[in-house]
Amino acid sequence: MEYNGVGEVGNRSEYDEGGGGGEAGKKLERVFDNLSEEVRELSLGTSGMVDRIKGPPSPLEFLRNYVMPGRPCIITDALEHWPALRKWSNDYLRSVLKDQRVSVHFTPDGRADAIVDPSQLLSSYSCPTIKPPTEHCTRNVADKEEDFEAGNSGFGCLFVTSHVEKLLFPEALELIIGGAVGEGKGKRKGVAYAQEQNGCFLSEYGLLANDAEVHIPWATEALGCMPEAVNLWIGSPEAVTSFHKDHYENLYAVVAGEKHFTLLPPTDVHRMYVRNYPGAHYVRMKDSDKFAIVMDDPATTVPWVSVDPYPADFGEARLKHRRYHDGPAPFTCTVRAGELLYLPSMWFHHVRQSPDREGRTIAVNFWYDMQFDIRYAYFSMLQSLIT
Ligand SMILES: O=C(O)CCC(=O)C(=O)O
Repeated sequence: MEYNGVGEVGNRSEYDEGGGGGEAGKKLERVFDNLSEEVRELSLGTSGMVDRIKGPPSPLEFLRNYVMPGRPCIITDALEHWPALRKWSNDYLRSVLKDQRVSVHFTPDGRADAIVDPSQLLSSYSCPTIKPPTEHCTRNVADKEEDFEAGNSGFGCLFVTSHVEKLLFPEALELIIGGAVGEGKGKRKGVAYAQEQNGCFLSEYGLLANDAEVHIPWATEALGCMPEAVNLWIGSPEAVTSFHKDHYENLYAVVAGEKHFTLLPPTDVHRMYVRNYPGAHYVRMKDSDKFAIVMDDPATTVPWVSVDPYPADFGEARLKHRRYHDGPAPFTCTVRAGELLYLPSMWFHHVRQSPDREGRTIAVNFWYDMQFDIRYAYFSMLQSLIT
C-alpha cells in the first residue's frame, strides 16, 4: 500500500474546476473521459469482467497477454500443488504457530489506512478522541465546494492507519474470527486484521512457508525478478481495504474464503478524487477497548483516493464523487480459494472479503517490482494534470 506522506494540503487544480464550470477544466475532463473509454475499447474490454484463465500460463503468454497490456486476470487452478489449500485449518495454524508472535492491525470499524471523518466516527463508536486537536483537523483538500454542497462530509477528514499489536498467533486468530462472528473478544477489541505488509509470510509466518511457495515461478520468469515482498493476510468480512494503488505487480493467491476486488485502471485516475489528507493513526486507549485518533508527529500529509465504492448513502456519494459514480463501471471480480489474481501495477483496488466455514479469509500475495518505464511516466503525467 503506497502512502508517501508528501504533498501539499489544500491543493486544487484547474481540472477540479471542471465540476464548477471552468472551460479549461471541462475540456480536460472530456479528454480524460475519452482516454478511459478508449483504453477499454482498445485493450481492457467494456464488460467490466476480469478474464479467467485455466492453469498456469507460460511466462510468455502471461507477459504478452496480461503484463504488457496491464490487464488483470484470474488464474483458476494455479495453486493445486500448495499443501496450504488442504492443511490450513484453524487447528493446524494454531498448533504450528502456537509460540509465534504476529502483527495484528486493529481499527474500530474495520477500515485501516482509510479516510475517516472523525465526527462520524465519534457518533458511531462514541470512542475516539483526537489528540492533539490541532489545526490539522480543520478544512483540508477534500473540501471542494461540491463536497460542501453535498453535506460537508469531506470537512476535516483524516487518513488514519491502524493500531498494531504483536500477539501470540492463537490469540490473534481468536480476535480476527471474533470479528467475523460478531461475538466474543474480537468484537470488544475492535476489528482485527493480520495484514502486515513487510514480507511477513517469510518472517512472522515463516513456519508455514513450505505449505505454499516463496515465489510464483512462471511470474518470476516473466517479470525477470524474485518478489520484493510476500505477505500473508488473515481477515474477516468486517475488514475492508480502501481504494488505493501500489507500485508493484501483484500476484494475489486466495487460500481460504473469498476476496472481492473492485478495480479501476490507472487511466481512470481522474475519477478517484485523490486528495491530500493529514495523516493520523489509531491508538488503543489505556485500560480500555476504545481507540483514540492521534495525529502523526511529525505531521504527515498523505495523498489518498477519496472514493468509497460502497457508500452507505449512494445519493450523497454521487454528489461528492460524480466522476466515479457516473462513469464506466469498475472491473469487479471474486477470487476464490485456490485462485490467483494478477493485479497489474498502478491499478486502483478496493478489497472486501467473505469467510470460509472456519470464519476466516486467508491470502498470500507476491509483490514484484514494477518497471518504471514509459507507461509509468505517462501515468505520472496524468496524475500531475489533475492535482
Ligand atoms: O487483501 C486486502 O485486504 C488488500 C490487498 C491489497 O491491497 C494488496 O495486495 O495490494
